[in-house]
Amino acid sequence: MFELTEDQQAMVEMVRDFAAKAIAPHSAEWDETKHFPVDVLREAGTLGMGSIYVSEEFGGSGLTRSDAALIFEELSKADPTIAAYISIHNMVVWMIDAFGNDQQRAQWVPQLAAMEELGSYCLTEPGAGSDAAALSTKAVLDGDNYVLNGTKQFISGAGVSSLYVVMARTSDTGSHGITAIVVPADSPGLSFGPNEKKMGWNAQPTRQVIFKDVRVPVANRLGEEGSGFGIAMKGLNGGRVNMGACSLGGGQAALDKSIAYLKSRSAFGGPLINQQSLLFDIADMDTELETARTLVMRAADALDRGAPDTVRLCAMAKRVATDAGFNVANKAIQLHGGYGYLSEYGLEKIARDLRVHQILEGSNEIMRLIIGRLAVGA
Ligand code: FAD
Ligand code: 2MC
Repeated sequence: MFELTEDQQAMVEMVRDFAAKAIAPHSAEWDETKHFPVDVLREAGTLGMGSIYVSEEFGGSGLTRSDAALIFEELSKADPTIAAYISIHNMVVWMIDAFGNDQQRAQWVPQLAAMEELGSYCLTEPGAGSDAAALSTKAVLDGDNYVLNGTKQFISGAGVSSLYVVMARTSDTGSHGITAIVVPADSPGLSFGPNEKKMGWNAQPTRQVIFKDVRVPVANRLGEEGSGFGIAMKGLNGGRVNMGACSLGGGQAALDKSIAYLKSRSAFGGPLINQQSLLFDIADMDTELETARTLVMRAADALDRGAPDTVRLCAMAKRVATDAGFNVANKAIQLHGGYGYLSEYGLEKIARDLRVHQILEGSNEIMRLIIGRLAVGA
């Protein structure tokens, strides 16, 4: 489980090479100009990164969740924002492939897998974030169509994505009254809020998605009516592990920069790395990341096996790895002194990007809620 196969080693090298050439050199500029590099995402799609753990039947890459974790860590070393968007897109494609019928899979998966079209995941609303089962966007059946009304909040990729997997209420029965519906971007009545101004994740748009009498064929429904909350949560189990892996990549990049810096920076008669307290900081950062990586791989393995403790392990991996990534990035700023605070050194961007991983795809408080409830059998 912890030794990479030859195939995995080759895959990691391929992704590292792609990320070093196509992403890393532009990452700071994309952050500054808020540029969403759709052309580079397409390139990632041609390399199979648009549908990593999606079955091969309709164009998916058919890899494992552990492969995905390795890929997201590598991508994130170059840019956590781009890696994280690719993760969200993968979650959407997997949901369509895993819960759609063959007609839906044939219709949507190939273009999404190639990243010729992008996908967004629409669960959160202005009045329902952590308490996702309280969502109120309505889908009312009218002949062969659903008519959607409501607003989704904080939707990653919104305004650029072609397809929106929307969790909408079809009956007033709590989490069992929610249905997953695929809404194309060009549906009349669909509109988007302005691109939110954010602390990080600037190289991908975040917008409201607004539904005003949007008519969508019943044929766009994934699974049965009322099964949408389960579909959304199963998608998120994988998303949470991926987001953990993205945090590891950012944290590892920050650690690598810190080691290089402390070796080259002289003070008090020698390189700073000779100060044992700073060496201990490096040791703690390395240990925190490796601990988290071990848990991420364990959760990825549980997902692949459909293990009974999958939900618990995914929540633990998300909580531990997103905290580890941010803590390490924040510590790296300190180790760089004043230079850590300058954009030029790239560390403040990593910290800004990783901060939101502790909030989204289920906040780390919600991860504790999930783990705690399972621990006590509630
Ligand atoms: P709230 O639920 O209002 O929570 C506020 C605070 O209270 C948090 O600290 C929370 O942890 C805490 N809290 C809430 N309930 C409890 C509890 N029971 N016990 C203890 N603490 C609790 N959503 C999507 O659907 N699709 C996306 O693509 C998407 N992308 C996002 C991108 C960005 C940049 C951001 C910032 C958010 C995105 N989200 C997306 C939304 C994200 O998932 C939510 O912000 C998150 O789930 C928290 O919901 P909330 O913001 O409404 O906070
Ligand atoms: N995997 C599979 N099923 C799950 C699940 C999971 N992780 N979590 C809940 N379920 C099922 C659960 O088993 C139950 O099924 P059933 O009724 O058939 O027994 C059903 O869903 C309802 O679960 P609960 O009874 O636990 O519902 P409750 O409302 O008490 O709590 C909670 C649900 C808080 C765990 C859920 O609302 C949650 O995860 N909230 C966080 C929201 C979130 O993660 N948002 C992320 C948005 S996406 C994003 O941020 C991006 C950047 C893309």
